[in-house]
Amino acid sequence: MTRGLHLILGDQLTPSLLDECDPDRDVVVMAEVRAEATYVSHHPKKIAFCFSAMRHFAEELRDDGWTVDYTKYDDSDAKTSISEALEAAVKEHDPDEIHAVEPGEHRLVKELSDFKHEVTMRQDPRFISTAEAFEEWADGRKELRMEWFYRDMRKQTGLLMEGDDPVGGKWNLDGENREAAGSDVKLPEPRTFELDKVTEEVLDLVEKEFGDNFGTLRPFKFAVTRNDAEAAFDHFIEKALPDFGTYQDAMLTGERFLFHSVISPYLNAGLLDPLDVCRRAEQAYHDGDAPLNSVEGFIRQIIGWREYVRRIYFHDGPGYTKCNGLKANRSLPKYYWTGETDMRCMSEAITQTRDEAYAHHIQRLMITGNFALLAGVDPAEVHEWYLAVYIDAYEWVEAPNTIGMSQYADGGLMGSKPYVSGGNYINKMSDYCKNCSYKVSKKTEEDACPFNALYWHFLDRHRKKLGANTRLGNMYRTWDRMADKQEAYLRRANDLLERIDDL
Ligand code: FAD
Ligand code: DLZ
Ligand code: SF4
Repeated sequence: MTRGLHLILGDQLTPSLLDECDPDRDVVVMAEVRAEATYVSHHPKKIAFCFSAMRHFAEELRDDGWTVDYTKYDDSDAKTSISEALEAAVKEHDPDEIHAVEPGEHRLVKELSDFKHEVTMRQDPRFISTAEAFEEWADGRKELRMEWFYRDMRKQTGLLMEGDDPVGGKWNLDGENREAAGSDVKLPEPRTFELDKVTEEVLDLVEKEFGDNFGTLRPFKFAVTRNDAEAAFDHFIEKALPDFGTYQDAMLTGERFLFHSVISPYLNAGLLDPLDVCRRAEQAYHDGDAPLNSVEGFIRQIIGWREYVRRIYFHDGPGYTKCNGLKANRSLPKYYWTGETDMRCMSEAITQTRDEAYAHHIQRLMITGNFALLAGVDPAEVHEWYLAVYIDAYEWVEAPNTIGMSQYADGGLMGSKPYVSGGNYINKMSDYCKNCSYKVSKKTEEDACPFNALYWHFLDRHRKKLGANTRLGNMYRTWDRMADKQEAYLRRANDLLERIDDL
């Protein structure tokens, strides 16, 4: 009988990945290792989530009859890396073959390809798109726009389709999804979970080993099992999906989740299935429980954006994280690690990131990302920050979002224009400016909102690269009409840039 070893990584907690294996024959290898826990300074909640979910998953596999060779981080024979753990398992079980599902990071793909025994790599079946189909789609295209990819995914999955046409006649209802949330909007309470013994033990371990990392470990309220992740998603469908679309871009002081699903950690670790959650959202639409703008918006994030960034990451290869198309070289301001800044929008986004290991998309894109781009921060530093501080961060999804979408460092491969804005956009979509020491209505004065002058400085300093971009044409024309004010804007921005750590 051929005996196999199958490696399961911390973000591969999906039973169907073992469909080609046999519990009577094969051994599953799982390991909590230093290399994975330290390749960036992960938020303690992310490490706790990963280790606890791994331990629960291993238990479920054992209950289902699998043999699991599991090494805990603090075992006396703990291993430093995945390959060391695999090597120890090879010695122990003397397998005829070793298999794994392709990891979600080039770093680990290389580690497994370099492993001294052959590892047969299987495609990750949890994604709807495939690398081959994407390469075919991308071949010969000048621009790889998400919108076209998304329409193909709608056709392929049949989600929200009536024959060859989109339900409701439009592919994308983003135009209806830009409302600000007033204080009268009734927000749902997010679903939270009690700690069990396994998670308690993991929290003690993480506190001891990673207590100095940026981020608050307790309270820890995330789901760590498939059943609880399903319960969190059911709660979202019932309480938040109906308003998800309308308030998707809204931000409110102290309201950290609004109508967002907070399922990215579960999807990315394999506790929830992307196609299944989309089908359930679609059902809510057909049952009359959620409107089309919410359901289309939600499904687009998953079969559109999420699938698309997965493909961009592997399409572009390991060099992607080094892209620096705008040659930005400033260091990341210190308040990204403390939240101590007078810019209210930034302190809100960063302190909630510290406390929750979570911020929603517009906070990541239009607050912390926007500021880093306007300030000319080195995209590699921005990338490292995003990879470290969020519970859902794995390089395949984080890097295209940061390097491509947020920092425009890939030269416009992902986005047709940089996502930059002055304070007006933030004021329109949030209540942050009301409680800020800076004045959003002021432009160049000492107490003027820093985003305002930095915005014009950004456009001005990148004119050579961006001036011909038709989507920025209006903004450049406005800038040209402001000839008498340009000097004051640039002076103010240069002053801000000189003391960027002290804002
Ligand atoms: P919801 O708003 O409820 O959306 C539903 C789901 O759609 C999410 O759970 C997620 O799986 C998917 N989704 C939405 N937007 C995106 C997107 N742009 N790319 C991929 N999937 C998307 N997402 C991550 O999962 N991991 C990351 O490390 C990550 N880093 C990001 C870095 C930057 C700079 C930016 C701008 C975005 C990043 N995102 C990342 C995308 C997005 O912000 C998160 O997926 C989302 O905030 C997760 O919260 P949610 O589950 O409440 O999402
Ligand atoms: C994120 C993470 C952490 C913190 N620790 C482990 C670990 O100890 N063992 C493991 O197998 N996986 C871990 N992971 C997830 C991996 O880093 C993840 O599989 C890669 O980032 C590939 O996406
Ligand atoms: Fe942010 Fe400017 Fe508004 Fe202050 S005034 S919260 S810095 S956008």
